[in-house]
Amino acid sequence: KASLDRGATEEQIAGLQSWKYKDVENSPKNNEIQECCICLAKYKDKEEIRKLPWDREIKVKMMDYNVPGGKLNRGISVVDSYKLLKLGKELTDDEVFLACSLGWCIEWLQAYFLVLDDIMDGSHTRRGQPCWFRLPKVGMIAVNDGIILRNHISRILKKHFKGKPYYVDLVDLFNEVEFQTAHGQMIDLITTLVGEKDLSKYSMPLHHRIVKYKTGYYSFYLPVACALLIFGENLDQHVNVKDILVDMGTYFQVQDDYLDCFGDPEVIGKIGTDIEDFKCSWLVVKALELCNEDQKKSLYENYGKDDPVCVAKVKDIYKALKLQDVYLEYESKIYEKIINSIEAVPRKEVQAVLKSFLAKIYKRQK
Ligand code: GPP
Ligand code: MG
Ligand code: MG
Ligand code: MG
Repeated sequence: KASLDRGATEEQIAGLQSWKYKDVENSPKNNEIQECCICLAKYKDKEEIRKLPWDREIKVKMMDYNVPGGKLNRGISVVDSYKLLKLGKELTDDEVFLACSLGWCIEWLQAYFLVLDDIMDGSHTRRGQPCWFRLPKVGMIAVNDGIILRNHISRILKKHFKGKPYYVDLVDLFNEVEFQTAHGQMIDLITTLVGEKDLSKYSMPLHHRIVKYKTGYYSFYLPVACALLIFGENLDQHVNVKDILVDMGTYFQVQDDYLDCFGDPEVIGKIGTDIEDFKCSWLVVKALELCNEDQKKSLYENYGKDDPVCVAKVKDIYKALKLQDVYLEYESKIYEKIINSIEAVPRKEVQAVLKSFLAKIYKRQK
């Protein structure tokens, strides 16, 4: 059973890792690029690698650094959802492979988003190590690495799913979800533009719009939609499931906003930058709703400044407004609301999928 911090269990991780993330990609068709990667992998850590004409972090290292090190929740969710849809019937080896492949596709997608998001947010650490672009030999080459990570998804889909009746739907799903995420990210970023920094435009509806798109679709809807597709379902018939999952993803991002300020960096593996970055975070929107005139003035003066003194002043206001308690109340309310919508879903096995995800994130600390 998942521990209280909602990390995946050994068994769940083993489920996804019955195939390693690279196994699902290695193409037997050795085109030039593939040859080059395999060759690099073979020489990894060997003397020969030092003789190569360049010493930048190699591609294999780039993938190892960015793809497998997270909580793997999204990837595991594909395998778990598929098992629940099968109503406890044993999965064939082929089914396990397909579910793992799609699980890893989502982890590749996540790696791609995070590599680029960390550049855009000017972050320092991720998953307990420096952000990829912070490594001296990487820098802005990380932008291209992000593109390479994304390209792997299309290749995995083509390699293992091309003949399937749902192939087009699968490709379309990943494209659409990426489209939604990039648009959420765009609003997240343009609200912080220098010269446009204006706290008066920050409101719950704006926050909701940002997080629904930048996180909601890819974090929860995508894994379940993948499982539904390999199970042979038509996604158009699961619009209610999609709405619930997007709500769950929205809740997940509110938690992320909260943990950015109040989480333990040792546990979440990253140091928050939302206050410095002038982000439209759930916390600042709540603070603006609850503050008095003095606190408001101080928020306007100190929010969005890359200065520890200003950041501390903002955090003091959050504490004075008891945002930790306000958050706990939000959490129980939203939990209840989501549980109610899940119980209105007709199929019990789909309900089980949804409830298992909600349980995974409720009161998460990381
Ligand atoms: C999370 O925002 C959102 C993403 C990681 C989506 C990025 C989308 C792209 C198109 C690059 P966040 O900045 O709050 O996440 P974190 O706190 O993990 O940095
Ligand atoms: Mg970020
Ligand atoms: Mg961001
Ligand atoms: Mg965040």
